[in-house]
Amino acid sequence: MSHSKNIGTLWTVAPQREGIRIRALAAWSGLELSIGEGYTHYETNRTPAFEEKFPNGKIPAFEGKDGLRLFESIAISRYISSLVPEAGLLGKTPKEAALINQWVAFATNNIGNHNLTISLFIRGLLKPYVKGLDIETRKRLFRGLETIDNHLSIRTFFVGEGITLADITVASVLICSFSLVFDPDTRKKYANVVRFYKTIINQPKLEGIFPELVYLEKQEQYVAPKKEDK
Ligand SMILES: N[C@@H](CCC(=O)N[C@@H](CS)C(=O)NCC(=O)O)C(=O)O
Repeated sequence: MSHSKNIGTLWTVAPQREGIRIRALAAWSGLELSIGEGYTHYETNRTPAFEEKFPNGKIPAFEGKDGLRLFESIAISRYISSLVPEAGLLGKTPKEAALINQWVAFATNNIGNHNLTISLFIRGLLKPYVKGLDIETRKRLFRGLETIDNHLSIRTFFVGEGITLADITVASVLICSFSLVFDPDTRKKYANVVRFYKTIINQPKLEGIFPELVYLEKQEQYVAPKKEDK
């Protein structure tokens, strides 16, 4: 593919999973994205100039060369995936497109959102810590992981025979699962998920986009602050 075209600017921060997803989709399609220069999270996105463009003041946020402005990672991801149809990211038929949407929604609701709750508890950003909710969220996360592991037991990719938006979305939500819960037992139990994740992040076209895979020895857990820090 010879589209080495800059399509616009993405505001994100380097570790943001949604930003990684969007950068991967652009790279897969042979498109270039500029990254919003001098962006400081919780500063830049609170400025009137940013809020005028993106009223909810959140990242990722995209502004196309043609002036199109988009927020919400799912919308940005679908738009970028649509720009180079030959890249195959949105599937070949309406049925494939529907299945891709299914897995995007599934990954967001059944994996990504649970990762987020667990990580907010650990970082002390969701207070007070509620042990029962943490346990229940982990249970739901593992149920989601089991569903995708079963799906991948007889497949390399989520839909069809090549990489689509579904694969890049699932891989991007798994970044956080790998850094929270993929201890040795989890890696053994969900071996198909591990194989899939490595297949996606090691694609030559996606080089340098996903973070290096570091295996956990133990699952991350909430640690109560010492009395004086409360
Ligand atoms: N559902 C949104 C989530 C966007 C979001 O929550 N972004 C966070 C960072 S991960 C943010 O910009 N927070 C800034 C704020 O709350 O002011 C998406 O997928 O784009």
